[in-house]
Amino acid sequence: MVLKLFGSILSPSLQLVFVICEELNISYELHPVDLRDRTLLHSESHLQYQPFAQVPYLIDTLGPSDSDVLVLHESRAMAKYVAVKYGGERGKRLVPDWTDLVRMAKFEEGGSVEQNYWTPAALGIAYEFWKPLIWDTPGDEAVKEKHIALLHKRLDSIERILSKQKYMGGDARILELTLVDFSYLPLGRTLTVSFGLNVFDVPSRPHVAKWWEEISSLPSWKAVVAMM
Ligand SMILES: N[C@@H](CCC(=O)N[C@@H](CS)C(=O)NCC(=O)O)C(=O)O
Ligand SMILES: *[C@@H]1O[C@H](CO)[C@@H](O)[C@H](O)[C@H]1NC(C)=O
Repeated sequence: MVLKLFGSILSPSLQLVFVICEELNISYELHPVDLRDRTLLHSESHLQYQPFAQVPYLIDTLGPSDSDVLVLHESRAMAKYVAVKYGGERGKRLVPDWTDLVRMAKFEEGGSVEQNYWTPAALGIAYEFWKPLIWDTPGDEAVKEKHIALLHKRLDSIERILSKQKYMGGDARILELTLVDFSYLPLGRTLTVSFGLNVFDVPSRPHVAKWWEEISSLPSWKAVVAMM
């Protein structure tokens, strides 16, 4: 059975899983779930798969029997699962070996930066843009501005990191792109392309600008963008 992804192409969370599938050339089936359908998201049948009434989630077969399946929600866990399951055979290691201590530690550090510093600020902005578009409620300009200021501060810190290392999931010695870098793409594009905010191409942050230029030009990401 082919990997089944449930959600929407418009969901930044699912876009992370898509770009990992594209990068590793993994085929999958998209089962669309309407983000605006609150009744569906809160239904017993949906909550069995995503207990927080959100998307995305995946279903994958684990063995030869179609009934031996893995159900998984949380986009980062989904992307890591796909990367570890297929990365080896495709010769691309987007997640380091757990026993490779320094790589593992720096990868976790980078992932924690994305999840705790980048994403809350970026999502705080995006929600105010999405409110009128998705939920028919006005966005709050003050909240939006507060998160924009926060995001700039956090990107200044990320500039510090990238002035010493090439990628967000490594260090000065580890020069490979990992899943951590990919995890900036969905909300990064949402802010810059969908909402026209220039957050990356700023003269005071040359390393961030160069890094963003490189990752946002990856063919795998372009393939995901073409699906939107
Ligand atoms: N921690 C979750 C977050 C998922 C999430 O934010 N889902 C959004 C779409 S990207 C959603 O379902 N929003 C609809 C809602 O909350 O009603 C993950 O990483 O998968
Ligand atoms: C991607 O996978 C398909 C089979 O699913 C194969 O035909 C194709 O050659 C692969 N592409 C690359 C670049 O490996």
